[in-house]
Amino acid sequence: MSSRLDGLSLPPSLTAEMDGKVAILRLNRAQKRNALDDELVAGIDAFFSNLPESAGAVVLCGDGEHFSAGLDLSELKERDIRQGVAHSASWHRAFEKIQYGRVPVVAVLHGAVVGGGLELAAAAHVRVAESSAYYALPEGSRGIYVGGGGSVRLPRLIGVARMMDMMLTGRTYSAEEGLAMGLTTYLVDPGKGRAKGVELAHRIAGNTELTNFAIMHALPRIAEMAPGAGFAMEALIASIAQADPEAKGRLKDFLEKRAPKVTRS
Ligand code: 1HE
Repeated sequence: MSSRLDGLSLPPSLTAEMDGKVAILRLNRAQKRNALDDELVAGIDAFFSNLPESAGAVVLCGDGEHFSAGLDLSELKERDIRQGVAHSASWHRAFEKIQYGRVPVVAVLHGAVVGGGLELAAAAHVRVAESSAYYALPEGSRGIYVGGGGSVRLPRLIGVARMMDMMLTGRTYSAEEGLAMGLTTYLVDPGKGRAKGVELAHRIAGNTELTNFAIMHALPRIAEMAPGAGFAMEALIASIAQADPEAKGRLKDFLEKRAPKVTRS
């Protein structure tokens, strides 16, 4: 346990730091291409379970030439069925804390974003990809299956047919192709990902907590609802958000010409 953030101890394969209201979590296992072993996944779980109160957003990035080579394949050889189920469930718990945690998460991607690395990236709310990034699901060719929530999250981003093709044929997609598919949210030049991710995270952290909560927790659930229930839920969430004193202050600022206008960025 080497890296500490507000008393939180993390495994050496993770490094955490604060940049104002943005917490930055870096996969720090470049010698194994940031392959995700049990200790690293438990560290991700611990980090998101113990986020500092001051954090308003998180940036998740990787050290070295690749974001992540996915599951640490060396840990797979001795696992029986029961252990396999428990292992997958441990990834589900950790990644659920990313997707449905307290604050939005911006993933910064470069090099290989493959297998469990893509599942991890899919749990984030925004994905900034450097042009070196590429996406793949090599599970099919390794004789295994996704286990980090990929069957749930990836079809919602790219569709069942595309995910099937990636798994069946080993097809890879570039960061640029990922833009049209919904994997890449922002495409940036090599070396520029972290700065862009931190910039976006600061912007996100500047939203009201209630709005960020609604966007993270209500929006994806409303999108899964039958339309009638969705409209009712949306009306409730909208009215709760606008009743927040912080929202009232922001609206007043706009009406009294103190808030910035919406301009093309
Ligand atoms: C690993 C892993 C790993 C690298 N588990 N050790 N994931 C994969 O099938 C991807 C496997 N990895 C690769 O295809 C390549 O390593 C990369 C394209 C990502 C990078 O290539 P390269 O040339 O930069 O590195 P390398 O020489 O292949 O690997 C460097 C070291 O990392 C080497 O160890 P070393 O002790 O010989 O130095 C590799 O063995 C090690 N390494 N990737 C373990 N994945 C919840 S279910 C999710 C299911 C999946 O994620 S399946 C996808 C698994």
